[in-house]
Amino acid sequence: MKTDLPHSFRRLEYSPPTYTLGQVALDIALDPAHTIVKSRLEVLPGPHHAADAPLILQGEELEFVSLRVNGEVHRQFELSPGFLKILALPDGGQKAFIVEIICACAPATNTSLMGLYVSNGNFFTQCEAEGFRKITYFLDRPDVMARYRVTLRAIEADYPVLLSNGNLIDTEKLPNGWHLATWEDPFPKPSYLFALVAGKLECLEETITTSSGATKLLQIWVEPADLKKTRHAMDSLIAAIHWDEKRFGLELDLERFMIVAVSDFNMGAMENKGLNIFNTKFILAQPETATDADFANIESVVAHEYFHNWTGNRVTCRDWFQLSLKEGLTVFRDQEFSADQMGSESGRAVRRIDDVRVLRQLQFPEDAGPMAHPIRPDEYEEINNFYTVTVYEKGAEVVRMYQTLLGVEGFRKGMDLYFQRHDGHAVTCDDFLAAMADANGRDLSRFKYWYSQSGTPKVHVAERYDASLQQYHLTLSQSCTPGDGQTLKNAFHIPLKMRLLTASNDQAEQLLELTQENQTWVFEGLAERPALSLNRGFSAPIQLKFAQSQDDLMHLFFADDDAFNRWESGQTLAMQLILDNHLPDSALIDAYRHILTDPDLDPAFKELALSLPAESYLYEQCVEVDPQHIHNARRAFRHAVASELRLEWAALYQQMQTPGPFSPDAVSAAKRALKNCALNMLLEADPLIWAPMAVNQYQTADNMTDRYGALAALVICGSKEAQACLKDFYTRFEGDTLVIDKWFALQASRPPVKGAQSTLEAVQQLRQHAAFKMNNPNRVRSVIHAYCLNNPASFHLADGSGYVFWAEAVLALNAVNPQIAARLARGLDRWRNFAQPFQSQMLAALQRVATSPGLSADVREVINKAIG
Ligand code: 0A1
Ligand code: ZN
Repeated sequence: MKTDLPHSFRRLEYSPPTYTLGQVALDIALDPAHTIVKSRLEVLPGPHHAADAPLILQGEELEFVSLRVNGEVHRQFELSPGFLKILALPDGGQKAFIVEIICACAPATNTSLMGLYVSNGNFFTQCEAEGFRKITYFLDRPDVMARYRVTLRAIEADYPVLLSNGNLIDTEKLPNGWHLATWEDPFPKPSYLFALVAGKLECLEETITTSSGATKLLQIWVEPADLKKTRHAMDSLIAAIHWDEKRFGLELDLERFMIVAVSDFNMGAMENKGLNIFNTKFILAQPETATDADFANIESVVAHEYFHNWTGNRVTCRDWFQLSLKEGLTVFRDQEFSADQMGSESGRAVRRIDDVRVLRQLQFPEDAGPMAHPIRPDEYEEINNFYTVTVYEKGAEVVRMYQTLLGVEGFRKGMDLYFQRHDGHAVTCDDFLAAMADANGRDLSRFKYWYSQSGTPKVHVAERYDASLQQYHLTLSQSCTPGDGQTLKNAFHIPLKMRLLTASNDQAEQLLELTQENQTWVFEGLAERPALSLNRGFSAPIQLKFAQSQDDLMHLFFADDDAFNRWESGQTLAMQLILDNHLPDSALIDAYRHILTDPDLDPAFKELALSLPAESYLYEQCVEVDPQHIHNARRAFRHAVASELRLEWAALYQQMQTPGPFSPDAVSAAKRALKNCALNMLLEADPLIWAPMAVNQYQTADNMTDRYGALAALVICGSKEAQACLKDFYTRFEGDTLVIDKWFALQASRPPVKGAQSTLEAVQQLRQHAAFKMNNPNRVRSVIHAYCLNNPASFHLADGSGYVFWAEAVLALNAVNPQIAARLARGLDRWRNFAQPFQSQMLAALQRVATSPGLSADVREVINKAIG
């Protein structure tokens, strides 16, 4: 673990590599306790070379064994924590030379899950961002790309399957029960895309023909018992391959594309060239064990990793400050793919609403807090802390804005030029912007501020209707709160889709480009005052500051043809009432009734329209957050929506049944979502009447969405039937890790219930449960992160006990897995915005962590930034 003094890396201090690499040969003898790695590197002088420059390789937690240069033992080197510095190179390093290194590492005790590690007895790697240096000494930076040939050796009985990137070129039996496999990757790649897997695995495989007529082998490798749960992932992969051919003209460039699932993994998945490694959560699914949300997540994560093959692997990042170049773009691509998979316009809108909800609940708070950073950060201490919702989700919004400004075709032209110019290279966000601008002959110079400035821009709206002139005047002004060391902000280039809604329906949608601090537009020929529908489809990631009248909001909620804005106006109406501690008025209840009973509306839209803004989003609207107050106001509002519409909910609960065998398609999934929403509302309104119905649904369900939906409804409303069902659920699914994660997570995210055990006590017990494991990230997230990051009202307790639990958990995890600890450490980021006594209690907990010995670089950076 890195615990030395803080060191900042700065974007503007980039310099090209002194040395680069040609061929890389690795020979790895796998042993859990002591793996031996022999490397042979062809080293070439780099673009920034100076005579006699030492070759500085990164290396961490490695046991150094030997070094040769051009075949000779080489003694002129210095080993320090983090580095191997090789001096006195032949010809001053001006000509190519060969470095051979032998070193060793200990995968079995590697709980950080970076580099080479063991999970369930099998070997896996994770190299992004800087994990390769835990496997061998190397030029571990993304702008050094090399051709790899990899020989893996292991005991055949224990590790029958040996995988690495590229094509299999040799297998051999060796003495003493060992065997080997040699893999060669034809594509030069940075070290972060290297991968190896070894163990007892089996695969589902399929061959497909791509657009050029080539045959490709697709494989999904899992533990044998999980083979039956791989069909959906395979279907998702095939759909993603065909979509990328059609939408972007991008074809799979490998003969073989492999996916491997592992149950110990820090993130969702990883796009290693030709050998993607996935968290099991994003591969394994069957109707009995996975919910509709799981099926949808698998589809989008499989697509995301596949899309990286072009956006990330063929064209990669010059340095880690450019991370959004590949992540923002690839998230945008997976969002577009998932929206298309919905198969209807309303389905697309539903996906868009989902994506925007994530952005607002998670990214807006980040952008307003102590970890705020532009999508292309200028500085970091630990790069792992910058795999953020800002780099990913806001980054995707920025890519989406190009498409909004340039049109779908213009965007495609920009993508084509980007690949034409940069295929096989490591480039920057500026290169992407230049390709978009040049391909379309557009000046995008103001657009660049989206890359350099943090914070969510606010757009203030002033409108005036002049009846005598039949004119409508719209004035927009933008501002962005200074923060993150950036005092003065430049005006952003903000594309705003808008439409004036009139009784005669005669106004078309337009695109306004707000590029200055203030701009006014005048619209002519309006016989009556229109209602403004602005930022349609959430065309820009901004906060609208608009005191729109209740009447106009209500009109939009009934009649806006843009489904996003229709949803948005309902959210605004509800939010204003909740923040003022009011219950829904009769007009809003009538509007809800109208939506629920409209036979032409998509059930998925109905469910979203009736879902209230999340507590974390409500916090962002407050100057001083009182979490208990917000929770109670929101809960009372929800109770009123449940009771006043009980007849409609009951009718929907019947109408949304999906008889016949389970099908995961979007239409059936939408019905299940609305049905389970109705069940929750009915339990909220009349728990005694509806608990037996929920128990019945729990017991008779033939799929996890319905079984879990009923269980969650019982747990959330604090029904006395919940305990028996929880017990039954555990016994039923005891052997299925991912389902047991759901069991933990549900209990840890239960909101407070009067008269019941506190969720904190429940979580403390869950931590002692025999199935709780501190070194399995999914399990930790399902208990600790679910409670501290995803259950505000149970976590923010006035006596500070939630924060004490948090501090202890951060410290315990810090020693096991710094990345997972650092994610949890983000939980108190927004402490300054809370009312007393919460604020002081949060600060005390932060200080307790800050002053503890042995903090990892990951946790230290997050905590120091939070304290400020
Ligand atoms: N590039 C991956 C995300 C990822 C990043 C770091 C990891 O290891 C700690 C793992 C995965 C993606 O965007 O899917
Ligand atoms: Zn990604």
